[in-house]
Amino acid sequence: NEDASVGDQVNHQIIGIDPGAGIMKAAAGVMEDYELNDWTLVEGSGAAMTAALKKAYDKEEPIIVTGWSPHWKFSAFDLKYLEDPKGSFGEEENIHTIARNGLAEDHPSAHKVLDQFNWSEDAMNEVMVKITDGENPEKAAADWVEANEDLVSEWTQGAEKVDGDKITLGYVAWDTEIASTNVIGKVLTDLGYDVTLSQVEAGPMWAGVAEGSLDAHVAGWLPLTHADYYEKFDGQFEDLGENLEGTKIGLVVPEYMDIDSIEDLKD
Ligand code: PBE
Repeated sequence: NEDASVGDQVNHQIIGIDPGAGIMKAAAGVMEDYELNDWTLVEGSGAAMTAALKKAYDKEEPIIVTGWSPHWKFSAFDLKYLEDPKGSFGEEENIHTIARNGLAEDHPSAHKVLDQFNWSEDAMNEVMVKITDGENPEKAAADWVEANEDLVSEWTQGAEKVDGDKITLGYVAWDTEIASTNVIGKVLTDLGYDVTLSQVEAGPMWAGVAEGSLDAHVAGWLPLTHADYYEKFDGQFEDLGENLEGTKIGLVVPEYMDIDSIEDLKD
């Protein structure tokens, strides 16, 4: 029904992802700031969100999702961020590499590589798009690493080869992190490490590095998205700085929807 409010068209639902994701907390805050009192933020997963988005998009139906960039959905579909005049979602951010305390002493080569890991949104997108097109993440990462020797050699510069030392990287099944973690995992494997990629929720990912059961993760969205985790475990990890600059989170809708701002969601 064209005359129905946007809220009625989408059942007053915003399609979210896993509850531990920073974007869920941010979206809940946004709903308060914009007084979207009769709206529901639906919990699910990154994969369920993109599936719902694809389903709606194919039928040109309205849908509102929690979205972030970089992300392959922006190359697969015509989408837009809803404007956020109150700035509730914060500014552009960066993704940080977070290591457990003591990693530098225990595994200096891995620490060096993780510290030097830094790539662009375009590079990450290449890997993400391949995975979305059906390539297995490990294979997509390996192909990318092989095709980008020059950049990868900057990450491994000064790092000595090892012989089967064990490294465990934590990650959450967000498309961005599936791509980045598989890439850095492959680079460490090529250096001689016996690498385990451990898929967990966001809280356990930060807690795991703080407690030392995980060696590192490359998934720290800062300063805002993971601010709670950062503060909670402050002092119990080493922040190795940015591995990717210029990320964004927000509410995302198909271009064909006739709204532009989060303010338009209030009936
Ligand atoms: N994300 C992708 C995550 C960080 C990476 C934006 C979905 C989040 O915690 O919200």
